[in-house]
Amino acid sequence: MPASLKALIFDVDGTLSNTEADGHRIAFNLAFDEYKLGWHWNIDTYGQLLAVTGGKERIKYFATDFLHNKNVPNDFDALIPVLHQAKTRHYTELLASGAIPLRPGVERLLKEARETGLRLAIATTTTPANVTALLTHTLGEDAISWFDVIAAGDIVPAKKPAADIYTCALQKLQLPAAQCMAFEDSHNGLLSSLGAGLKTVVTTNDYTTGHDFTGAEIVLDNMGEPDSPFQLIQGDANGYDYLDCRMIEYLHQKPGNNT
Ligand code: XBP
Ligand code: MG
Repeated sequence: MPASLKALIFDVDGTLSNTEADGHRIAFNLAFDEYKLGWHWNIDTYGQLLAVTGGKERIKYFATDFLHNKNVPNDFDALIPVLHQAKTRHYTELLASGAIPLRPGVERLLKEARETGLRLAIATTTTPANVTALLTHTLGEDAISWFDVIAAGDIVPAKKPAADIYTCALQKLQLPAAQCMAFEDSHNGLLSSLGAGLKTVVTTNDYTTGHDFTGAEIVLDNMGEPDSPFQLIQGDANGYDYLDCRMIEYLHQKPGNNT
């Protein structure tokens, strides 16, 4: 008899919202301009940089693996956190302007899950301030209180694909992985959730469509809405055409890829 479902744990960037190309990337570039670095990350370059999770880690990766430490200021390691703070400021300002909406089905599903009595949590690589800004500017001032746990950023030593952030969220929820379901958009995110023992629903986006999603319960192009069905990419939707709590219960109960 499978364990009963108690909580849903969501990734943020790429899953709740397409924040990367139109949010984080723009904010990194504004911070580079502010510090007169003469760097610009275009959409393609940023796609390659997403191999490394975490903004500070991504800046460092660019300097070492793309610039080979040429055209990089002296004492760059000390500048990275300063640059990243500026990036976070630009990013939260972008969100405040209403520039970045939630993905299809996200608001509907979060509201339905709350009504059904499922607990909600976040497990993300991004900075806590960014999570607050995204949730409050899309769902309203009280949206933070919808989530029992927000596990974000540097609170764990190893970011995704390590399992640490999901393990941390499970500890804070005081639930075993078998009673939760994770929601991810990327290969690195899926490795992290699977590593913590979680069944995982994947919704893809432009940056992650070709990723390897072996081990996911199901892969969809988005969560869908009653009048706008998802496209099934991998797995068995059992006749459902938008992701709601009944479909999540079905995926959770059926013998899965990760049980
Ligand atoms: C997304 C990330 C983050 C953001 C940038 O993580 O990898 O690094 O791109 O955020 P997730 P910071 O999909 O797990 O939410 O600059 O705040 O690190
Ligand atoms: Mg993600």
